[in-house]
Amino acid sequence: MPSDSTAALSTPTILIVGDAPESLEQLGRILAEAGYQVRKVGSGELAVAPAQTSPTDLVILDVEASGQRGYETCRQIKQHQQTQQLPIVFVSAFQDASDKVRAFSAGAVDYITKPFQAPEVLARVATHVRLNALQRRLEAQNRELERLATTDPLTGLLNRRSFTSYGLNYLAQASRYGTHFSLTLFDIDGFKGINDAYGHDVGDKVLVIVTRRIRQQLRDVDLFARWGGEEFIILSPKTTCERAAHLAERLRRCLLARPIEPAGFVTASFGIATERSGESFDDLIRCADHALLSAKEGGRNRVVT
Ligand code: GH3
Ligand code: MG
Ligand code: MG
Ligand code: MG
Ligand code: MG
Repeated sequence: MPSDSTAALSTPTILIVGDAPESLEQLGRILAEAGYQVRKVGSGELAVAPAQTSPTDLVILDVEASGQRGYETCRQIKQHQQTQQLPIVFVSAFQDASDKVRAFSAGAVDYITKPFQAPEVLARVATHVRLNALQRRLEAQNRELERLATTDPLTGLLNRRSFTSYGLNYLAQASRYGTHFSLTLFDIDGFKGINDAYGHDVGDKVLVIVTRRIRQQLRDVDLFARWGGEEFIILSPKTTCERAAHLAERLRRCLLARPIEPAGFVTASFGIATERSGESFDDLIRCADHALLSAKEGGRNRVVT
């Protein structure tokens, strides 16, 4: 069973829930002999807590023993965020199709009728444990792919694409509910010179430290992204142009507070655009970019709205 190559690396744990001691013992013995880690709980209500608190790979619910509560327990397990993905197998003496349908409606993945045969129980349990492990792995892979697709590997910030998709959502909400936001685009001054003088690795370090310093100044609700190269962008929800300019001024000064060795003092130029009705996201970016260009032309290390 657990010798299956796709089973979890650790021994799968099965939680058996029921009120008939004999049935619990029998199921427990069959599964333990096949190499599973087995936990037994005496009552339907009790099942939910241990299923949540300790790692479980599969739940067997003895419906006959716990009466109507079997279905209720199943539903409860499916309602909790931490346990809703647990496969639940019913074991029951009820043979009617309606009982089986009821179990599946409550969230069961399988239904074994009593009296059961050990090989059948083991075959079904092994299948569900394997499918569940596969499902968990796919979900973890999807999360990792999602992370790779949405973040910048050097700084850990949102990348341009995910920032844009958040930005479009904010824009849609802004036009629907009248909640304004500001965009602050900033670009490190003379960054090419840092690369040229100290090497690309120092350039990278500067990007990471600038990111860290800026992030410390932002609120949790602010979106902060690497727009590209040494250019960054911040979306500040419910923020007027004046407040965004005030914030940018604080960011500008926080960069100047200490040198970033060995590159020395690093400065940046800031351009701000504030959402007004009827503008597209591209319009706003263009507006912030235009302000940033003015900041560069005005001598750098400054904020322009
Ligand atoms: P300005 O003050 O006008 O912004 O000048 P600048 O030198 O900062 O701007 P420029 O666009 O001339 O140069 C930006 C440089 O940033 C060029 C590019 O090689 C470098 N760069 C882009 N991405 C990275 C990166 O991830 N790491 C490092 N080290 N350098 C990068
Ligand atoms: Mg630059
Ligand atoms: Mg340049
Ligand atoms: Mg440039
Ligand atoms: Mg640039």
